[in-house]
Amino acid sequence: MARNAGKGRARVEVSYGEEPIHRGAGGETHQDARDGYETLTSQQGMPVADDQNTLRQGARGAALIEDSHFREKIFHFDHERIPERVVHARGYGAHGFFETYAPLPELTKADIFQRAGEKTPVFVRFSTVAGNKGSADLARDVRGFAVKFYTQEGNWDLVCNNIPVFFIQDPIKFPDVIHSVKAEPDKEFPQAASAHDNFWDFISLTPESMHMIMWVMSDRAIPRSFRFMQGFGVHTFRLVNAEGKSNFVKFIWKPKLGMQSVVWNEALKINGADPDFHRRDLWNAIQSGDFPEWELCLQTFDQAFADSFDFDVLDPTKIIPEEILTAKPVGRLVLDRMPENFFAETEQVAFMTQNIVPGIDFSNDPLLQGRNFSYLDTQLKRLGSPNFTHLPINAPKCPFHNFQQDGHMAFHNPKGRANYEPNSWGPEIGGPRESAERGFHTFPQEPEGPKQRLRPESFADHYSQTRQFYISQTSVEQTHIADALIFELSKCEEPRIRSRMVAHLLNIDQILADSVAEGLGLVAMPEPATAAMPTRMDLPESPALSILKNAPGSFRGRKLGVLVTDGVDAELLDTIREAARQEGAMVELVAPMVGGVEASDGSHVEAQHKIDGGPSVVFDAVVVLAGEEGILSLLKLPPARDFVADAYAHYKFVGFSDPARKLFAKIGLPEALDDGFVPIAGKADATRFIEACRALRFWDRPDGA
Ligand code: HDE
Repeated sequence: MARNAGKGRARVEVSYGEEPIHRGAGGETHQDARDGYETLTSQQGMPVADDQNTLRQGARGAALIEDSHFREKIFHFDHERIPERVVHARGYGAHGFFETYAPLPELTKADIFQRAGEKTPVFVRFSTVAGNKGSADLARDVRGFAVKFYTQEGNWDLVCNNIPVFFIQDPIKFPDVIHSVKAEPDKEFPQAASAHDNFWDFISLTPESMHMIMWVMSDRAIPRSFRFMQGFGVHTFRLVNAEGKSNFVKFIWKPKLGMQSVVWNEALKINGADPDFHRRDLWNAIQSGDFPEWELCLQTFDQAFADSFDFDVLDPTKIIPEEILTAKPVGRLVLDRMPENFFAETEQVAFMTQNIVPGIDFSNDPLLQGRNFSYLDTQLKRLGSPNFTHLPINAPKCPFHNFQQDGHMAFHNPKGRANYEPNSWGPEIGGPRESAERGFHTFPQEPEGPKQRLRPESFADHYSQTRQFYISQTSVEQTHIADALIFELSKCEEPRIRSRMVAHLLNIDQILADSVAEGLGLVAMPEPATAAMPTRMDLPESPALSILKNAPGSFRGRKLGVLVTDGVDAELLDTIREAARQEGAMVELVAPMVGGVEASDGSHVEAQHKIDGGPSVVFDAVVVLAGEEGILSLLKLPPARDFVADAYAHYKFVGFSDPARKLFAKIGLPEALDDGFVPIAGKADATRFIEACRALRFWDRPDGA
């Protein structure tokens, strides 16, 4: 049967005879179910004979309403989208487990903390906050770090960020802060960027935001990957033991690979080169068996300890420095499996702060109380049914029974007669009963004071810890904070907003305020902002707050990019690969063409990237391994020149074979190369290079980005 034979169109031949030959317009052969594939069916299970052509009256005639297969297919497609999350829309998740180190019965009766070595399944979703679902990974932004523990006593959601404080103290301001950071409503830009007037207008009018602003302007907001960032529960929670005794707790996740961030100029370029940089990194690590790990650490304390501070532990804009209260590791999180389907798992996972289990409880942190109210709404809005807990990713993995029934898409339906209680049917058909012994008991906190809308005095200090964070950074990190503020405020069109921010900086650190004012070209220095409480100048540095002071001293888990050309020394390349492998680092090859190069010994070397698509910004360190002839071709390639110029500007370690000097000279690098450049001629050099890379960056480069 010949079809689709319209004037000037390619002929499509589809035969339903003994020998099926289905050809598309391009002439390619379509496979038939008889070739060993499953039979394509409608959603009702009806086998489909032709999925290439709609049903029409005559080959060139109008479509027929009778075509139920087409109707079903297009109907479903038209309804594929669900609303994206109002915040944290862009995210990426993975499965894994949490392994408990030791029982903690004195602290909590939470089942997950009762048996050493026990593994509890988890699902984790990392995210940015401001950008849409399709935005780039390396926006300057807070990262979400939400963990769902499928414990034997129900799901426990620890919905964290990679920054331990929040912009606001009261949840009633959440819509305002989020509106201000998202794209401006008239123009619908900028996307995934806080660098605009609305955000800084709100922030500069909200002194309680200053502490978080310091973190967001620091390198914490441009992490190298999810694998290298910390996570924080932010709020003070409670742990409650079997005797009902309660302690306060702060939750901290610490990455086993240590912390690492990119530099801002690198972030801007990564967003162009690979907008999926963070998700690709997690995917590649897990798929290659290099499973990322974090330790869950607890800072626990009692009421008397809480009372010893002049800030309030219920205030989500405050931390307890680790130098004052140790964060003790109680277990490890390992991510070892990617979802089978992004939508079903990562998109439909529903985290809710109110998902806690016996042994864990809330504090009166007003922001936490507000979150407990908000997260349920968002799930109904996004997932469309009160039965969102029936989705496999959200359902508990322990037995669960209740009398809730019906509703859209209910597929856990009660069996038997009783759908209420009390009832007098026996245990067989009478359904579940409450358990005073096993069940969740709220910690019986006494109420305090009259009903009122009032911010407590104990929440009034907005600058002391802000300053403490700033002075705890290395000078490199302090420069990054100043540069980030200058970048962001330079994108504000209103001079008064820039000036109002500098007025706050004057309450934080004079040098910071001066350098930002200078970087903005501020005509006159403003008066310091009015402060509800004066800044404490006596808070000591907290080294735990700096990324660089806590460097891992290892290149493990990092990625080396090797730029190769024809004539590359195959043995040297193998030596570098082996040195990296021994360190636990990944190696990818970049070449003028993705087809690879011919090595000096005539062997063929495969490449993973064509030079334009594998810029040095996507690697932690690079090697230029060029042959005498090959380097001449690189000199002519702008992306090859950028490869080295960017690596230099981004403080990267650069290994090289001698011919690469020609490329360095071409881009104007000083003839006397700094110690971040390591010549590689043999095995000892390759080892020396990888050892140098353990410092992650060669900061001692005055004209870096
Ligand atoms: Fe969220 N937040 N949030 N948040 N949040 C959401 O819930 C909200 C806050 C955080 O990967 C929403 O399912 C309010 C702090 C993460 O699916 C929504 C307030 C922290 C995620 C919501 C806060 C977070 C969310 C949007 C102030 C760090 C992503 C979609 C009172 C501890 C979870 C959703 C995921 C998501 C509300 C403040 C972390 C609207 C009202 C503080 C990691 O319910």
